[in-house]
Amino acid sequence: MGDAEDNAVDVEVLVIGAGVTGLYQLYRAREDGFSTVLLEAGDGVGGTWYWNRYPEARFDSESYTYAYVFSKELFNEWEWSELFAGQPEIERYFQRFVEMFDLAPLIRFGTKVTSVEWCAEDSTWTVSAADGRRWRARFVVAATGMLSAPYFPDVVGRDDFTGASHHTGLWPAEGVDVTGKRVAVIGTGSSGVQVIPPIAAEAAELVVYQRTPNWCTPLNNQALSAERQQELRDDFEHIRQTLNTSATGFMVPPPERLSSEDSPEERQAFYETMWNSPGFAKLLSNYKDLLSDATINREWCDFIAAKVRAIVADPATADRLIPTDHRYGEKRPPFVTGYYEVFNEPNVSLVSLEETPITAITATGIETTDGHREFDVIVWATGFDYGTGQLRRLGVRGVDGVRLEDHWADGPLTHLGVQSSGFPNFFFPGGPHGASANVPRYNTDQADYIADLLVAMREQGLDVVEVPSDLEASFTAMIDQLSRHVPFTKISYFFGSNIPGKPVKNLLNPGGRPMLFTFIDDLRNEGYASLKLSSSKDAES
Ligand code: NA7
Repeated sequence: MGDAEDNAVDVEVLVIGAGVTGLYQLYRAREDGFSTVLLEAGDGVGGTWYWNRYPEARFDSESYTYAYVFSKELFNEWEWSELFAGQPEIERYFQRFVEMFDLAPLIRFGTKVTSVEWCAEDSTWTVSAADGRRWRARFVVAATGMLSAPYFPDVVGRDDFTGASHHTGLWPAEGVDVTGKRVAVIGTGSSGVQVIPPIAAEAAELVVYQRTPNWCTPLNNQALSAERQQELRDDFEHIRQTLNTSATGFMVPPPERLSSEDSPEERQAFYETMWNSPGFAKLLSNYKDLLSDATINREWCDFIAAKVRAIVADPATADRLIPTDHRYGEKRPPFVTGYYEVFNEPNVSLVSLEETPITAITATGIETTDGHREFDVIVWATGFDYGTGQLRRLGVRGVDGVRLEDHWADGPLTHLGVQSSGFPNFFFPGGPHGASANVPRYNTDQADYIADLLVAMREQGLDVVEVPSDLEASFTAMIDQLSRHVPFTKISYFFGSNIPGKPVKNLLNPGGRPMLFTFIDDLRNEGYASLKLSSSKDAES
């Protein structure tokens, strides 16, 4: 295929979104010899790491485990300055990736996709942008991200506020000057607890509006020394092999012990080791029975609660910062640097919205049942419409004009978290049923699956792929059945319960990468016979 041979389309593979997944899909499409273009709403690359540019936005995955590992040249050249890199460095990394592989000519920035419509007559997608430009594409890969549709709560008067108002996921490129200002942060998820300490350091006054606290533990970030950089380079093949095959997509060692193998004293010492370990090790290298044994989970939570009480001087504030509604691991645990400490600062206070809910946003501030406070800046750290948020807003119309958002009215229906029945040649790596641990590893697995499928189809002279509805139904049913095996529960945004009216359905891949690999291998070995493959020329004739 190629533009010259396929006059029905402007481009064979059209990718939407210049995040970690879309950029890699673009690279694969170009390398595989397809004509390709990538449309991106923003003016730069990075996706999540383009939009979430609030102070102290950073990885909770170890930097080199989040990055691409297909290119030794890139791995060797790029030196992460920290174990958990911050947003500016991450954005520069994606810029360098684009430069190294000469992808810039294929990217159209400032291109907000408003509709993606299937034409059965010639088996093409028409992709339209807000400014009226259109492309006809054979294949569309919507790599629009899982945490990319910011959520603003429907609070009375939200638009009445006359000061500065910013969502962490839509942070202005020029930054937000909070120096000497009165600032409110609403929300204490991963974004809120990252942005609170740097704001506390600059603002005259910071009021944190917390609905429910999370089990926050230290990120334990550190600079990566020149020696460590060299060790990483020397260890590249092992790192690549581990990241390409591990169940979680992390390098973190798996748990070694059951809690019952240790005495109570040994367990406290082990929890101290966990507390001092980097990032997700606290979840992934903890006791084997941490998530299955309620007593041990409670003991670990009590350990964290004691740490919070030791850090936060005011006992009432400490109590409010300790969760009572969930066990460790039932929600995605945030990681912090100097978070609990800021509540000892005289300019920082905590409002529990469980005790005194917000009643309105006014022109000058925030009103709760406890009264009104005035602010210059309100920061909405209120999260995202996870997994399906952007895809449901993309204007996707499949066979017979069926809207993707209607097809998914009761929750997403997918096959491998990449395709839906009734939407031929439309893929959404990194969407619902995509990841369940280190996101880029899962998403690039899916991107490779898509790329390999397109190549295999081309070899057979075929260019249309549909997922039969029974295959979609059985995969989705399996996902729902397996959801009891993920630690996260229905109160987590991984089930969509943070968005009013959204169906509460598991949005992760609870079978993890091993399941995905098995399905992909089986499909490849059978020549993709479970899918419905055809030629666009058949449709035209
Ligand atoms: P999260 O983790 O969904 O956190 C959102 C926060 O906003 C959380 O504390 C919510 O409280 C709070 N929230 C949501 N709605 C409201 C209303 N109506 N009023 C007050 N507070 C509210 O999003 P993040 O951006 O922090 O993190 C998302 C992911 O990005 C993160 O996991 C990383 O993967 C990166 P709640 O807990 O629901 O009571």
